[in-house]
Amino acid sequence: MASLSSAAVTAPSFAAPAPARAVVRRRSFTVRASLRKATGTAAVAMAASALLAGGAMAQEVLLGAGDGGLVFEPSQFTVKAGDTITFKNNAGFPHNVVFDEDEVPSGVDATKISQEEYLNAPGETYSVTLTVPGTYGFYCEPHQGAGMVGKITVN
Ligand SMILES: [Cu+2]
Repeated sequence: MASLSSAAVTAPSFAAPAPARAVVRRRSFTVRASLRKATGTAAVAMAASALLAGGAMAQEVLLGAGDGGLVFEPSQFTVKAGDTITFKNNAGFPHNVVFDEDEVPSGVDATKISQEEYLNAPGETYSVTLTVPGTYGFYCEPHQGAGMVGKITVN
């Protein structure tokens, strides 16, 4: 009874700013529409694994192949300076990503761009942005002997 009467009292005061409510409702539709668009865009970006917020390109490298092979996939590829490379645990982990100090452009500190700590969890990632052009040799410490090595060319 009390809530009913308070609703009855409140209703008239809301009657006046009705246009404002209409605007709010329209805005929420707009937000929903743009959310849908954003979700679609995100799905495309993930599928292509190509876009980052800054417009830089991204390269994804799986740690362990789909068939369980102890390799980087891809193991040889080319990126542009400033692109981000994301290594993602896929199979056969733990893995790590060690850049060979003798196979990076001069002036690059291999230790700083390496992920020597093991990636243990499924889907765990390590991202690195390479800014100095040249070739970068890298390997996974536990599986280097099995052929888990790779090479990145940065243009
Ligand atoms: Cu490995």
